[in-house]
Amino acid sequence: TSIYSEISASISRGEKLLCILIDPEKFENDKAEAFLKRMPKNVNYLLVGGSTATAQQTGETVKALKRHSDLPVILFPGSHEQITEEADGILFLSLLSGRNPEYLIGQHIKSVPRLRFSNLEVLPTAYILVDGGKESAVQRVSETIPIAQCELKLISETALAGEFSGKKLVYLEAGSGAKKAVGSSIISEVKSAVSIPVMVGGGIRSAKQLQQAYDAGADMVVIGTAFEDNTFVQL
Ligand code: 1GP
Repeated sequence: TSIYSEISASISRGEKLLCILIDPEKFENDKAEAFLKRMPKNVNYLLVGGSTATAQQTGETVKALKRHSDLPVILFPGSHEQITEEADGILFLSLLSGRNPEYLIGQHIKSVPRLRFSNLEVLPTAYILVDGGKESAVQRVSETIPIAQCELKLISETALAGEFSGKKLVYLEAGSGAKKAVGSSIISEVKSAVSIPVMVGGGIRSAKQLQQAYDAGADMVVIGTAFEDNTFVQL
């Protein structure tokens, strides 16, 4: 079965999903086994990507993870150059919060030669960057401005515009290492507006924040930094 149909089926059963984000540039591939062992048992997907990793690096990391885990690996690419056949799927991200054509369509066209004949499952994703309280890598690399968290209406209309244009997922992003994670009111507003699954990430460092995101309506939460640094707070 496809990744997307599994995500949809889990959500329709009322389950909440958890993704770990691994940055190939920071990850030590020879420590993959130990890393995976200390992850919570309820992790559903491994996301692999970063702002400046290469396809080679990304491929090596995916292989290292797959040696020690049966979880599906989904690419979360910072650029078309990170696309590797080693993974199972790819978040095909359109940065709808921004107005940089390179991240709305440019990178997408550049990725076609690699994706066209690949077996990767393509997951069209409405990627929405909100202000996380400090400049994020997404903001820096894409040269776009995040949407202020008080702009509830703009955020939910952006998400809905994504759904109307065929995106299969919404990803509300506060940026890796955000000081301020995506607020509950944004999550609940977007969740009630769209009918596609809602992913949330950026700055989530504790079980309490994770639960808050789920309670607000997040279907899938992405945690990178806190697991990477082994600083996730269990309460
Ligand atoms: C970044 O949303 C992800 O794109 C995860 O962020 O590293 O802050 O967990 P963190």
